[in-house]
Amino acid sequence: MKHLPNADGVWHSLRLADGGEANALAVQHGQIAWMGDIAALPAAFAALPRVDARHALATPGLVDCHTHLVYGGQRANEFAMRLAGASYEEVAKAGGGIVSSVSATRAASEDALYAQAAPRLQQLLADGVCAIEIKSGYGLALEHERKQLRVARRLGVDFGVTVRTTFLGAHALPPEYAGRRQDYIDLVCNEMLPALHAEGLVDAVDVFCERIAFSLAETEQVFKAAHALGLPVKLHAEQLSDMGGSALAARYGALSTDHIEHLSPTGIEAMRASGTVAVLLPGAYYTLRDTHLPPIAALRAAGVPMAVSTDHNPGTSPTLSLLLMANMACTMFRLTVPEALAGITSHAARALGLQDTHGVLAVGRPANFILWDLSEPAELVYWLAHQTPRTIVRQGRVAIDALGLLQP
Ligand code: DI6
Ligand code: FE
Repeated sequence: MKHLPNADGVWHSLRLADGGEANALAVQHGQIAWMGDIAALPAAFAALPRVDARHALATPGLVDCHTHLVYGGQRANEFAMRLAGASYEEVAKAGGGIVSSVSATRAASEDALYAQAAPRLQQLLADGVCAIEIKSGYGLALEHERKQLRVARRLGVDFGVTVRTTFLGAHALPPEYAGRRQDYIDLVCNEMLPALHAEGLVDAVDVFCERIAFSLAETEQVFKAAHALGLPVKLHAEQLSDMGGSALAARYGALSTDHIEHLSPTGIEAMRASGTVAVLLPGAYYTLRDTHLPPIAALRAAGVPMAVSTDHNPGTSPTLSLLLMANMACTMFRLTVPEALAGITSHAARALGLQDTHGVLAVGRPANFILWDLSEPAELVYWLAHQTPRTIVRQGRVAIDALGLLQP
């Protein structure tokens, strides 16, 4: 990222999308060093270069808190099967689904996986994403899960973006373990997780808790292994049925439970009590033509923070636009505009344990912010997959300047 211009300077004549009063901010040494009224700029920052934001709307850098970005191949054939009437579960039972991505991921070298994932990441970044979670779970064997997580780490370094890695070894039962479920869970808990953690490749641990994947009891074994290593957990829960996964996750202090279309009142109460974030994934809901809405009104009433994410994956959510997901969360799930914006910024940061550094514009945080050529915050989620020009400051560097603010 050495070639990107440093964002150090006083960025003025901007409007905060959250309604805050400040019209300027100073970036120094890659951090937000001051925010306020430009008329009251402290002398300490007077010598910094000035950038006229020309009344652009400013938001924090966006946070995509649930993705499966690194995998081999694609699954358009399953899209066609579902169009012909097959359900997601039927496709999985017919040998498609996660396991077909596992074959393609195992067959790909680390460099090949990197080459496939990098353009996908670039699209997400172009939307304004400054922090992203990337899960493993298409390797399902130590060397292949390692490959995925190493690619995720490399992407973070090479693209100058915050990457949080999540180990999802319990995503599906690999074919070679058919009939030996407990042996596979033991492998995940006793070999894969400790080894990958020792290599510094794991920031959190996830399980696909579903009737086509892993049971509540199997999920709990993985959570225990994660906790023994001091790692936070999250969960794919209540997507196709109410298995009680969210309440279990909440008992383990989960950062988030994700999907939750079938979440029960008991699950909501457990999440409220543990401060667990509810991650909404409208791309998967849409792709699977789901009709069972997540319990938004009850989550709102309980004060459970709601995040919105792409769930980018080759099976159920082949999207690369977080803003489109925010739009769909409003249109399909009835989130308000402020809820959707919190969903792709502050609440998404919380779902990754990044609430102290990301998702909010505040003094002392790394400079991650986006300037948009939009007249009002609702425009951020109103446009349907329309890339309005934006200037992106990521990790203290100007990554994209489509507004041309740096031009003289
Ligand atoms: N996330 C997942 O892990 C599964 N669904 C989801 O939303 C399956 C992804 C896949 O089919 O590859
Ligand atoms: Fe997922």
